[in-house]
Amino acid sequence: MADIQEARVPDIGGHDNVPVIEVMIKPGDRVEKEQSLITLESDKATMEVPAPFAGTVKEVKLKVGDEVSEGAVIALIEADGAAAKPAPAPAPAEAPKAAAPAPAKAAEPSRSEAPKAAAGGGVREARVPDIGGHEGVPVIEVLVKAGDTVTKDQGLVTLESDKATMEVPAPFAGTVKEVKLKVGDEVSEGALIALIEGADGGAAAPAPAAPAPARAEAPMAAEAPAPSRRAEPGHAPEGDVPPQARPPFDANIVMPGDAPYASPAVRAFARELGVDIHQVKGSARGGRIVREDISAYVKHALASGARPVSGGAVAAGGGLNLLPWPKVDFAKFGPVEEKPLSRIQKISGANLARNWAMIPHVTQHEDADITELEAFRKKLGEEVKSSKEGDLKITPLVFQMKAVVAALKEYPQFNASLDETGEKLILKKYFHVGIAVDTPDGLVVPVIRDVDKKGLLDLARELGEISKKARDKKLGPADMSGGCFSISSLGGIGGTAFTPIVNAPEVAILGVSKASMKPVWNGKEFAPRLMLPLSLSYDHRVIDGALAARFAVFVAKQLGDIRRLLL
Ligand code: CAO
Repeated sequence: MADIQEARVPDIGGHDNVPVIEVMIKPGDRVEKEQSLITLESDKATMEVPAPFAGTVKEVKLKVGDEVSEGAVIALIEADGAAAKPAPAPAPAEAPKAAAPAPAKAAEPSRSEAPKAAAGGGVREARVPDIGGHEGVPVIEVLVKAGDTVTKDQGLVTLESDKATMEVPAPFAGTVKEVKLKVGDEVSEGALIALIEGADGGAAAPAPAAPAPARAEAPMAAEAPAPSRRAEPGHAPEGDVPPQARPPFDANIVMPGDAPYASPAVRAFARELGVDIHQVKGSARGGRIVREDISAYVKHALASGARPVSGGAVAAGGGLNLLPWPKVDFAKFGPVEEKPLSRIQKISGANLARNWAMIPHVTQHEDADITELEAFRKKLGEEVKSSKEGDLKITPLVFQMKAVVAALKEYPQFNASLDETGEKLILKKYFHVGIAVDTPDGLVVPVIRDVDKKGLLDLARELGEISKKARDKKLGPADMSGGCFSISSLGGIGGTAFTPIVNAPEVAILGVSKASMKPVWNGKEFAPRLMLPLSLSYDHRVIDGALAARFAVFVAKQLGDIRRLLL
C-alpha cells in the first residue's frame, strides 16, 4: 500500500522565513535517505535539507524564492517500506537566545562546551557550539585575529561540511586575545575557537547552545540570527538576495571576500567535475551559481577544448585533466605562517597559469652586443642630468622598446593575436608595448602606446610614470590593455636567462637579463664586449622556431648598432 509521507523543514536554529534558493527534486524522482531536497540560505548560512527517508517524490510543495520556517512541507514522498517513517517534527525549539548555533538534530546541550565565563570581564573561551552532531568539519575561513575587537554575534570562523556552510558567531563582545584555529583545521562541537576578553564584565556570559528535540535530521545547524557581516559587491543588491556562500575548503582557493556564490551542493558538484567554480558565471538571481551553470560550463569547455590547431597543440584548457593540488599539513613538519596572496597575485597568477597551460611555449635565447649602445646611453643620461629634466632616468629598456618595435614591423606575425576560436590571426597595425613591472603586491603589465611614434626621452618619461603608477597601485584596466607584445626586464636585478610567460592574447614576450662584459671573438682576438642576454618566449602555434630565431637576431642587431634604431 502506498505510504505517502511529508518531508518537512527540520529545526533550522529557530530561523523563520529562510529563503529557498534551490529545489533539487521534482515529481517522479527517486530519493535516497539523506539526499538533498532543497537548499536554504539565511543571512549567515547555507544549508541543504536532506530527505528524511528514501522513496519516490510525488509532489514538490516549495519553489525557489519561497520563505520557510521549521515544519514547512517540502514534498510528499512515497516511502520505501514502513520502516522509513520519519520522526514527527516537534514544536519549534526555543529560539536560541545565545549566539551559538542551535542544533538541527537531537543533541544534548553540551554544558561543558558553554563558553567559560570568568568573573568581571576576564578572558573567556569561545567554542564551537552544537553543529548538529557533525564531527571533523573543516574550518574554511578564520575571520578574526588577535587584537580584533568583536561584537556579540560577529562571525569568528566559517565552517563547511559537505552539506552546509556556516559562520560561528562570537558568543559575546570583547577583544580577541588568541585565535586557536586555522584554515584547514577540522572541528567538532566544543572545539576552542578563540580566547576573548569580555568587554563588559561577567554580564556577557552567554547561555549554552540551546538544545533541540529530536526531529527530522537536518544538515549542520544554522546559527542564531546575526547582523550580516558582508554585503558582497558584484553579487547582490543590498537586502535583495541572500549573501554569498562561502567557498569549499581547498588549500588552493581560500579567497576571503572573493568566494563563489553557490550552495554547498553546487560547489561539491563543481569539485566532482573538476571545475574551478571561480571561472563559472552564475545565472541565478544575484549572480548565484546553480547546477545548470556548472553543466553549461563543462559542456562549453568540452565543445571548445581539446581542439587541435596548427602544430597539433591544444587550443583550450578544457581537455586538461590535472591532479588536485596537494593538501599538506605543513605544520606537521615545522613552524609555519600563513600569508594570503594579494589581489594582484591572485589575478596575475590565474592569467599566468592559463597562459602557461594553454600556450605551447618555446624560448629562444640570443645575446646582443650593447657596448656602443651603453656608451651612448650613458652620454645621453649625463646630458639629461644637466638639463632641466635632471631626474629623468634613461635605462636600457627604452632602447629595447624601440628595437622590439622595429622587429614587430619587420615580422608582423609577432604583432598579432589569435582570436578566441584559435583559427584566425589578428594582425595589428599599431605598436603598443606592455612592460612587466614588479610591485610589492605582485606583477602588473602596463602598456605604453604607440612606441613607434615616440622618441627615447618620451618613452623614458612614460616608463617612469607608469612604473610609479604601478607601484602606487593607481593603474586602471585601461592602462593595462591593448598591448601587442611585452617586455619583461630583470636586467636591473641579475640573471643570465629566463623563460618569460607569453602574456595572452599576445604571441610573444621578450625577457631581458643583466648585461655583462664578455670576451667576444672579433675574427682576430677576444675583445671585451658588453653583452645583453635576450630570452624570447613565443606561442609555437603561431610562430615557428626559424621565425623566432630571426626575430631575436633582428632585435639583437638593432641593439648592437644604434644607427639602426633611427631607421
Ligand atoms: N643590464 C644591466 N643593467 C640594467 C639592465 C640590464 N639589462 N636593465 C636595467 N639596468 C640597470 C639600469 O640602468 C639601472 O641602473 P642605474 O640605477 O645605474 O641607472 C638599474 O639597472 C635599475 O633599473 P630599473 O629596474 O630601475 O629600470 P628599468 O627601466 O630597467 O626597468 C621596470 C623598469 C619597471 C621594468 C623594472 O623596475 C621592473 O619592475 N622590473 C621587473 C620586471 C619583472 O618583474 N619581470 C618579471 C616578470 S615574470 O615574473
